[in-house]
Amino acid sequence: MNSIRCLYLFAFAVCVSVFCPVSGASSRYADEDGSRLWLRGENACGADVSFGGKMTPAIETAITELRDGWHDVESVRLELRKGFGKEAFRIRSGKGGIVITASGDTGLLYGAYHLLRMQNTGADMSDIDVLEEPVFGLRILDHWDNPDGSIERGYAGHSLWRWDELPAVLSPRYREYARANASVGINGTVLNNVNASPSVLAKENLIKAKALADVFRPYGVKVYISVNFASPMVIGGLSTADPLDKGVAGWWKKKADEIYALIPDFGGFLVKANSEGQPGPCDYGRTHAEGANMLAGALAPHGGIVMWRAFVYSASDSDRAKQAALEFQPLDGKFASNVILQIKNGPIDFQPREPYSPLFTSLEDTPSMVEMQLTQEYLGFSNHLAYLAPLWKEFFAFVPPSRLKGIAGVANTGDDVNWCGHHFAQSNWYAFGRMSWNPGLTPGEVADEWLKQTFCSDSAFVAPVRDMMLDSREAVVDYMMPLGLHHIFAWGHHYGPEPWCDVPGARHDWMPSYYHRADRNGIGFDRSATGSNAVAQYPDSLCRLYGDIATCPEEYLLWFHHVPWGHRMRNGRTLWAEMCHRYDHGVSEARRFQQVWDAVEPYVDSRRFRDVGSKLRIQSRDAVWWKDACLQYFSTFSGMPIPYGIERPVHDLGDLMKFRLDISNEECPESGFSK
Ligand code: BDP
Repeated sequence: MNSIRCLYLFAFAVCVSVFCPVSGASSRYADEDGSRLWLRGENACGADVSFGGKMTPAIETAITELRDGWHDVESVRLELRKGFGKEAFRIRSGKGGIVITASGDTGLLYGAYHLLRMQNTGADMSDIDVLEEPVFGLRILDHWDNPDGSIERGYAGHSLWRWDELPAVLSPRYREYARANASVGINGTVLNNVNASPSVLAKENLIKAKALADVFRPYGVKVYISVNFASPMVIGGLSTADPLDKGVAGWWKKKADEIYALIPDFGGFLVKANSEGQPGPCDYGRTHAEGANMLAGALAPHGGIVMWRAFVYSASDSDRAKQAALEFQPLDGKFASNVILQIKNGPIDFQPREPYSPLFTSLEDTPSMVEMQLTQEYLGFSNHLAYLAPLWKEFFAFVPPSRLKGIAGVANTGDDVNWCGHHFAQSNWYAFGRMSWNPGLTPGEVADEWLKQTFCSDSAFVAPVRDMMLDSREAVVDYMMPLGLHHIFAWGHHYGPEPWCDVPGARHDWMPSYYHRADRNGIGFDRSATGSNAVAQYPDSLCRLYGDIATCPEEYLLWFHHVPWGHRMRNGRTLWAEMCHRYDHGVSEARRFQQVWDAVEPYVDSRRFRDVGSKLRIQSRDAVWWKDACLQYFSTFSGMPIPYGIERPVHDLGDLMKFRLDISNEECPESGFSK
């Protein structure tokens, strides 16, 4: 062993002993601000890494990462060899050291990150033979970032992209962002909001996008852009954006040529059309397919794709949960081969729990991808700890990954020093990448990996905190919207409760009462055959299961049925009593998370310990706010008291109804209702 390596191993041992104190000791960690995410293992030891072929930027990245982060005395050799899938890799250890083989440069890059992850999570390195290939080809983060730096539904500061400084100034964070993505297998980024400003396609902005693409390329991250369907009119001076107009198609073709001249590996367009006021082909009596295919035609010669969103609904009489399927199912098979329908996981909108969107199982001849939301628009912003891998896993139990071409996640990043606002929100970015690569991973495995790399490997830390993470999403469901309740958020923001909200003149499908339908008889949205019959959009077996109040899984009960207050639940409680218990349970879970966190203080640096602790306090207060608001309000319909044994409300309903949380979309409140 050479002396540099000895020195290095000594330094590593010191790090381990300093950063992982024995159980019971008070924290001796150096303060961290969270900016290094899960990539804290660098030690610049100059490991023995070799590669004999033609160098590319991605291979250079792989070599640098290994030289900086590989601790072992074993050498690592990178090899290009045919016979692997596009991004696949194999890692094997043998007499001559460790060999990473792939048929392409990004495969080697992913192999390098995998090897480092194995090392940093304490995997058995004695006899490595790993073959990995991503399940989804498209693993994309969607940024809802606007050119002015604001982020729609962003709760971690302003946009990472400094449009005003680009292309001249390249923030070091661009590279760190790409690196973090590559380390978990994310291979694409949509730079801007789906509510797209037409200006993103102006020449000066494309040059800025090119500058970002150049930084991201060595990390295998492709750039995509959200486009506004009316762009030919707004920035092109045309009199129409009709997709069947030759001039319009020609404009898009020229625009695509211009983009590819700047960014040869540009990924393509994401489009929100005829949705929530955005322009689209339906403005001209054309279908979504006609609109998407026209754009696809412009991108096809360059190998680009169109991700066309299925998030459409109008203020019609039809149940909002049915509308996307009603609109898109008849278009099945009518889309060009480079169009992919991007469908939100549930039929409404990123609620804490939804059944899967039935569109996924009704399309047979249209490629689709799922859109998940990492930014916690409906799960307590960046104030609440809600680990989302269990939600995604639940989705994959209904929609097998083999039915999907890809996965998109609405990003939760911003320019906050810790990227995501809440240290634990980083785990959702991490888990999104890991599960896009391999949706077969369990949420627990992914949480373990993340905790070990982000904090510490000691099992006295990892085990309880992992369990807390695994329980966290269910706790949010319980204190916000248990038993299939949905969309009872406050008007103007989606943070706190306002089940009573009634804004005169506003769209009825934007009012909580549209969703909860509470009255003297009961609560819930009847989507069975006696109601909107949304159940009929599901395959027969699920339609029968969900459509019958006796068999409907209780977590979806009020999603599919209007249920009498006195309805007997499977545990013998009435619906009302069960609702009270669920809200109460959510509150006690939030409080338990505080205890779990307090007990692991010795394993966390004090800065991050405090940061997380204060967020958990907010979460507990908010949980009480939700419980008090919902139970007291719904009791005005049920006419039933809150059962003995359930914590009494600490707020008056009257006060809660007067309370206004004065926040805009882009802010995360310091705390919720704490009067
Ligand atoms: C909703 C958001 C809104 C988005 C919309 C979308 O509230 O800000 O523009 O979805 O996905 O969740 O298009």
